[in-house]
Amino acid sequence: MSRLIVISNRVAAPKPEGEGGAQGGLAVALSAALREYRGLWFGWSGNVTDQFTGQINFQRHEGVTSATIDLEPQDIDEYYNGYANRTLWPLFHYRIDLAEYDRSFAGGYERVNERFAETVAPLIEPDDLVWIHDYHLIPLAAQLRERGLPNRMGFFLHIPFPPSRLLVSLPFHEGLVLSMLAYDVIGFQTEEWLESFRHYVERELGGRCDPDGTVHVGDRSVHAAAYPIGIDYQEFSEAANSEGARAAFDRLRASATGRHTIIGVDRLDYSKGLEERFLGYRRFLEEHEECQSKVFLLQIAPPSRGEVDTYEIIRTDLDELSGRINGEFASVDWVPIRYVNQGYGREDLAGFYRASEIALVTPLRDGMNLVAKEYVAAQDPENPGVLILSRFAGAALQLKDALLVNPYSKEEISDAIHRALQMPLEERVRRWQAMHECVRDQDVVWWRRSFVEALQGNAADGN
Ligand code: GDG
Repeated sequence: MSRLIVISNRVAAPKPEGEGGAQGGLAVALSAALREYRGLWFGWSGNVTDQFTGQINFQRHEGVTSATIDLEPQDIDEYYNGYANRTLWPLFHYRIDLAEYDRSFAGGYERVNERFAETVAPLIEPDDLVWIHDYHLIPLAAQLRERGLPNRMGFFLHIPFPPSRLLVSLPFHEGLVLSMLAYDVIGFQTEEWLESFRHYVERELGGRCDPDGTVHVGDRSVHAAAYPIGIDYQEFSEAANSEGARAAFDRLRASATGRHTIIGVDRLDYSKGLEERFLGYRRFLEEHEECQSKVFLLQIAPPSRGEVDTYEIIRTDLDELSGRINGEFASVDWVPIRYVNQGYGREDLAGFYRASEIALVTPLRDGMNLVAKEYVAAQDPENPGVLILSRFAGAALQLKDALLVNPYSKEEISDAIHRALQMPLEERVRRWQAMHECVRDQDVVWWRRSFVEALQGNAADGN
């Protein structure tokens, strides 16, 4: 069997249970995937060094070797906080109003991708499969090819791929997409993002897309398909049945004193639609006075990317908005929103999900959204809760039995909460069973196998 070389911006060792913190979806999914493969995980350590040396720090953890490098402050400013998180992240989430275009960002992005290529190339053996992840490293395969690597290389984009009409607002967009043709396989979360990519290739690059997923541009042919990511179902079900989860369940239920809990769990990011969610919930409280004091919203939102100003702004806005709603509606023995800016361990989270009658997962745009799937996995099969899900999350294409809403519409959010509260047990079970089957069967193992099979040359897409 060939080795698998995984390359992503950050290499995150799984955090010990109870430590909490915002472990991102990518880290959760990849640590699960790498447990099975003999291979190597390469990326940035998260540490800063005065001057880039290319020195690699090897570590072995639960059968996975990780190889990390440190970056310079300028790299972090221009590549990570700059091009990746101020330019590509907003643009790919359809927020061209927030995207910043700065030549130094683009230069830093190229430079760090070169640094990755330069350092990782000597670690790659001729028949290794190379799997590169996410928007930080789009041009990496092209950089590796320039250094003569003939390996099979795949790319998986965890976030949406924007429609051509938005993507063309990026200076040098053509170069970025052309660099993707250095891969053999390109994976997207959903058919929708795949369609945007194919549209761009046909309209902007004059390429051709075959019905079997092969994309041709000039003399390059690449397999592009949808591989929807799943959760580590096994691990998460075990967490949900653990002592820790039971304790967390009891703690939340005791503090709810018979009230229904609506839960939200999101990194503090504008793509997650938290402000719109709070406003939708506020509308619900206004429209259904009789329900006030019978429910509360528990919003867990660990901070992320503190260096980027937009994240500071969203934090301030949400503090203010939750305070305003609480001031307006609270009574001596009831607070409508419990807004918590801290992270919890996986067992705690699983217990909180199970103790919550409703989950509000309403991102404005999301590649997939693993929280929706975790909520489904954590439910009591005899008495499951109701998932309210944004139709703009990739997960909505799979979890069609959720109550799907437009996250921008206060009315739709309000109506969905009301409907969820009234939903008979029989309907809750029916909807949950269909979603559960998908979450269980199309888990992270299925995702990884589908992608790696395609990377090995047995082109099977995730559907
Ligand atoms: C990107 C894409 C795509 C959150 N708070 C805590 C905590 N979390 C965990 C959740 C979940 C993960 O973080 C978040 O995953 P998402 O999928 O919701 O979102 P992103 O971080 O934006 O991830 C996304 C994903 O990549 C995978 O491809 O689905 O669309 O944007 O697992 O549970 N975990 C713990 N404590 C917390 O407080 N332990």
